[in-house]
Amino acid sequence: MRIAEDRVIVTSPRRNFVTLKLTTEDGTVGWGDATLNGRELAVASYLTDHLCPLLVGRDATRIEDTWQYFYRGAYWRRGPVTMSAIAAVDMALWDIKAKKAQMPLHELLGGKARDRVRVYAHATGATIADTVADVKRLLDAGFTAVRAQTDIPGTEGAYGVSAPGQLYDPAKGTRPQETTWHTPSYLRHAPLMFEAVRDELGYDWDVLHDVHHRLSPLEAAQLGRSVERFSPFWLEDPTPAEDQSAFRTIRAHTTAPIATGEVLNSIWDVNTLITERLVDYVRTTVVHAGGISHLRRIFDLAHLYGVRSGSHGATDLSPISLGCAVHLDATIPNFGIQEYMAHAPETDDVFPHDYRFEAGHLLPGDTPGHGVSLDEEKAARYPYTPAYLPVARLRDGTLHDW
Ligand code: EZ4
Ligand code: CO
Repeated sequence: MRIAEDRVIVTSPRRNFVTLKLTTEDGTVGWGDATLNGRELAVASYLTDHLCPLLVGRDATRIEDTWQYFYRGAYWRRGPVTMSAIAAVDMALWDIKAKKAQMPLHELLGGKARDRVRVYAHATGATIADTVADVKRLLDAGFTAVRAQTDIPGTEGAYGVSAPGQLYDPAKGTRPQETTWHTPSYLRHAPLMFEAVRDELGYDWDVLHDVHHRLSPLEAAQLGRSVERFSPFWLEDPTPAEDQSAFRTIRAHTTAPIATGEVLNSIWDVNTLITERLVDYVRTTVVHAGGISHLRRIFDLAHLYGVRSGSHGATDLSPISLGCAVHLDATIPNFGIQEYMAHAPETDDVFPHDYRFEAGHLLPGDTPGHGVSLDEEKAARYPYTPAYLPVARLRDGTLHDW
């Protein structure tokens, strides 16, 4: 069964998404997500200019061979642009294979290892009291795990804090927004937020928190120690994720569970973290880590070392990625938790899907394939809009990790 047609679709229903559509000679369609927030057109070009010319005429059934052909065949290894492009091809080929087999993807991947996929939601607030109220709103809505973020006095534009009632969508504008960062203020304020959510809402739910790469290993260890007694589910990205040995210092000093990996792209990027058991959750995703084939390989390695999955699921991953993630999450032995920020209504309208949310969990659908597609007519109504992620600077103007 040969691939007959390819199409790369860039659309912006509230935010930008890059989608690959592959059609086989018998008319079976497979969909893949290739979105890389703030660098969308680089992946679109990688697909259009470099991968698509090699896809037409290839056997659509040979998923692993196609993966290796594009990974090893590029000579140049890893990186978010390459791995997102390969991921889109991989998702589309698994979609085609599952449709031909007339099976939902979870069945083709070995069948469900659990009935439902637990997700965590995002709470945010300009003050700690606002954050507590937002966590309460989400617990009342049925979530059992919530990520809590709060504005930090002494900084401007803290990570993860949105305007009241707005979806958190940090990528905007034709230049990156300038935000400020002050570590001492954060290290003083963040533990107060943990204390407040536990004092007011108890311990019968899981609290998560995203540090977003901003601390040194020793500062991260200090944060871990100061919040351990509030039983965090995890501290996410305490230090810049690419420095794997930094996690040895964090691990030596705190028992707070650690999660990282949303900006990493391959098994090699998480190899030390997993095999030395330096993290508890690996946050690599379908779209940024080479698709279903490669992410499953990462999770299998993690399983050997007792590390669980906790895939990134921000709204800059399209519903196609989320759909694939829910199928994979349902089938692996070492599932931990899945991040879930509901997409904007315009996004959901452009990407019809059969996964559904129910009482703090996502349920994979049962239609053949991964269950997500794109409505090309609707997508055409939302042209690409340039949008950059923010940058963060210290008080003296030094560029810091955002
Ligand atoms: O900042 O996906 O845990 N979630 C996150 C996200 C990231 C965005 C960047 O595009 O850290 O909100
Ligand atoms: Co994060």
